[in-house]
Amino acid sequence: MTALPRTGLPGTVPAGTVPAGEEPGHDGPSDLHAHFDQTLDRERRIEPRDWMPDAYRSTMIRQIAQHAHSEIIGMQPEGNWITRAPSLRRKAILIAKVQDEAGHGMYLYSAAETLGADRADLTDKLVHGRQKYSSIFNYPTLTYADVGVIGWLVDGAAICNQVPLCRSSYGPYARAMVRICKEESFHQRQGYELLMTMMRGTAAQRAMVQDATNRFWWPSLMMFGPPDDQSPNTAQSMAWGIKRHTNDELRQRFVDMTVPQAEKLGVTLPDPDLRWNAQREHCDFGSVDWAEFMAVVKGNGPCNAQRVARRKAAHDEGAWVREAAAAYAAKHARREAA
Ligand code: BYC
Repeated sequence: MTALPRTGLPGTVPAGTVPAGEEPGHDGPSDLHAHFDQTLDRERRIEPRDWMPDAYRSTMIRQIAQHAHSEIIGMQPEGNWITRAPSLRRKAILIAKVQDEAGHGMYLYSAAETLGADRADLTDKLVHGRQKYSSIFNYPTLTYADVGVIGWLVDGAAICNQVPLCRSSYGPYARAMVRICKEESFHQRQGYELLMTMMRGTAAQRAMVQDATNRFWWPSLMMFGPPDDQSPNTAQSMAWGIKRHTNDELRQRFVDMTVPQAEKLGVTLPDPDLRWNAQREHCDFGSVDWAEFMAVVKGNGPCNAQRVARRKAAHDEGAWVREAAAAYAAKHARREAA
C-alpha cells in the first residue's frame, strides 16, 4: 500500500481511483478515512482530489447547490425594481448588485462541479422542486424600500451565516465564500445607506421603510434554518467542519448585531419580546413561526411558483446561448487538435 501524503493537499487521491476492496470500512486501508479525519482535526482543507466519504460529498453538493440556487433565484425579488428605480444612480447600483448575485451563483456552481456535480442536473433539480433554495426569496418585494431592507436584513443575515463558511472544511467552497462575503458586505452597506436616505425623506418614505422592515424581519430570522433541536444536518455538518456554528447561534448573533442598527435607523423591529438580557449578554427575542417556514420550504410561500416558473423560463430561453458557447468551444478544440 502506498503511503498517503500527510495533509489534505490537492492531488492526494484522485476521485474514483480507490481500488475495489480498499474503500474505508474494508479490511484494507481504512487509512483513507483516517487521513480524512486527520485533515479535519488539523483544520486543513479537503480538496477536490482528496478522498472523502460519500456522505461528506453529497452533503457538500446539497449545501453548495442550495446556496447557488439561492443566489440565482435571489436575483428576482430585487431585479423586479430595476426598471422602476427612482434615479439613474439607484438603478446603476441595483443592476450592479443583482449582477453580483449572478456571479456568486456561478462561483458556487463551479465549486459544486469540483465535487462531480453536473450543473445542468442541478438546474434541473431546482426547477423540478428536487433541490431547495433559501425561503427568503419566496416573499414579494412590494415597494422600493424592500430593496434597501433586503440589503440591510437579508444580506446582513447572509453575512452572519457566510463569514464562518470562509473556514468551511471544503477548500473550493471556503475560497468562493471569501469573495462572496466581501461583496455581500458591500451590499449590506448599500442597503443601509438607501434606508438612511429614505428615513431622512418624507413621512411616506419613512412609513415605507417601517412597512418593509415589518414584512422582512421574521423571514430574515428563518434564513438561518430550523431551530437546532429540529435541524437534522447540523450535528454532522459541524463534526465535518462544514458548518462552524449552529443555526440558533447564528440567528442570535444576527439579532444582537441588528438591534442597534435598527435603533440608529429609527425603525422598530416587529417583536414586542425583543429586549437586552444582561444575564445572557444577548437580546431575547420572540418565537419564530416555524409553521410558516415549513410551508414556504415545502413550496407554499407567497411567490414559490412564480420564482421557479421564472427560473425555468429564463433557463429555457437561454438554451441558444449554451448551444452557441458549446459550438464555439468545440470549434476551438478542433483547431487546437489540428
Ligand atoms: N430556506 O438541517 P438544516 C443570499 C432546509 S443567498 C430553505 O438546518 P443545514 C443572497 C435545509 O436545506 C442565502 N430551506 O440544514 C442571495 C434542510 O433541507 P434538506 C443562502 C432551508 O444545511 C441573493 C432542512 O431545511 N445562503 O444570501 O445544516 C441576494 C433542514 O435544515 C432553510 C446559504 O445557502 C432556508 N432558510 O443548514 C441577497 C448559506 N434553512 O437539504 C442575498 C449556506 C434550512 O435536508 N447554507 N433549510 O432537504 C447553510 O449555511 C445551511 O445550508 C443552512 C441550513 C444554515 C441554510
